[in-house]
Amino acid sequence: MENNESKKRILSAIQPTGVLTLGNYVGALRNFVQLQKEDKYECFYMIADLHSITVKQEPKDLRNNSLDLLALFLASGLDGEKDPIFYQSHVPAHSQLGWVLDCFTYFGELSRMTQFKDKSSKHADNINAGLFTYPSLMAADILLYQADLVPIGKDQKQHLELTRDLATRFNHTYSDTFKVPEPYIPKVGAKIMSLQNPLQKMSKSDPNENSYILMLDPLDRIVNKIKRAVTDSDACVKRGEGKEGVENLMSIYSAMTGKTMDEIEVEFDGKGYGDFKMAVAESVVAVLGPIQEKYKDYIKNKDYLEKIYRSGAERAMYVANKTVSKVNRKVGFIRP
Ligand code: ATP
Ligand code: LTN
Repeated sequence: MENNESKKRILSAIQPTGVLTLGNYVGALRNFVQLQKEDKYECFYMIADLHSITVKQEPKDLRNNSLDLLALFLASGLDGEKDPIFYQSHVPAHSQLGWVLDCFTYFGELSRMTQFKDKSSKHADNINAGLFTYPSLMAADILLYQADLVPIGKDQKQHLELTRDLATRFNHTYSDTFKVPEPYIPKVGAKIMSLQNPLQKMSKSDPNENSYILMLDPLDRIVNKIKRAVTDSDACVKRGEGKEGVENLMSIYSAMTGKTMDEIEVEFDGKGYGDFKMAVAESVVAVLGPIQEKYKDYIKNKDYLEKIYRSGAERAMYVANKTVSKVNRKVGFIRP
């Protein structure tokens, strides 16, 4: 514990809204694992089930997706014994601080959030208050743990900026209470694009199945999806105007192999898209294949999963409750 007290903290989360895409893996999950391995941080990794119900969820699917995601976290290499992995709904402090921060967030700020605009146009029949205040709850997730660093994909940057503003606003209104966190956005793969429309983010809620690669897609399906990916008529593996499809495949290949974009251009100089796509597909299969095997073992072992999320919640609560007590005292609530 003493050692942990002096370590910097990380908090991040993923919603259990379906099987993760390659975008989620490269933009977020893979960095969770790398940062945990660096051993410089105490890492709190959370499954954001409270956030997920801002969009309609079938209870049975939500339960399955929530367990699947934990198994996928572990299969991807997260160590749930070293650092806590937990469900947001198991730690009441998230809802408690979420409410207080709601009262510090302005309507105008929330109205500017692009995720809110996107999701409310996609779910026009269910523009609920939770979808609107989603970023204040996300701020609570982060500030509860006094996190120094938050690994996220590029699309979450705006939410992190709001989190920083809220922390600063609260600290100025009362006194120093929250650590102001920094985002950690990967240099390669911060925004993997759709395979069918490379101007749009790869998203698991896209109606076109060929637009995304799921981490648990059968391997032959992955190969087919990459073969069908939209490119251009140039037949030249290079970055450039109108070559967003090729550039996206190049960044996937770069993220999978560690090669730079320049190295990739040299490697495929004079070769056609057929060879290039095959190499990209093989690199993805080489990374996802072993994760899928491990996932099959973890998902069968419900007792182990339960052990991880129970101890995770206990450890998370210990830290989160301290912050909530401090906040409640500063705001002026009577001590219970
Ligand atoms: P949806 O696709 O249903 O809108 P989502 O995948 O965007 O959901 P989450 O599952 O909560 O939302 O995202 C988890 C993490 O994955 C976030 O840090 C997000 O920035 C990152 N992420 C999501 N899509 C991509 C992508 N295409 N490229 C890189 N990172 C991504
Ligand atoms: N909004 C995030 C998921 C999320 C999150 C967080 C990410 C919820 N709480 C705290 C980082 C830190 C998304 O990816 N859609």
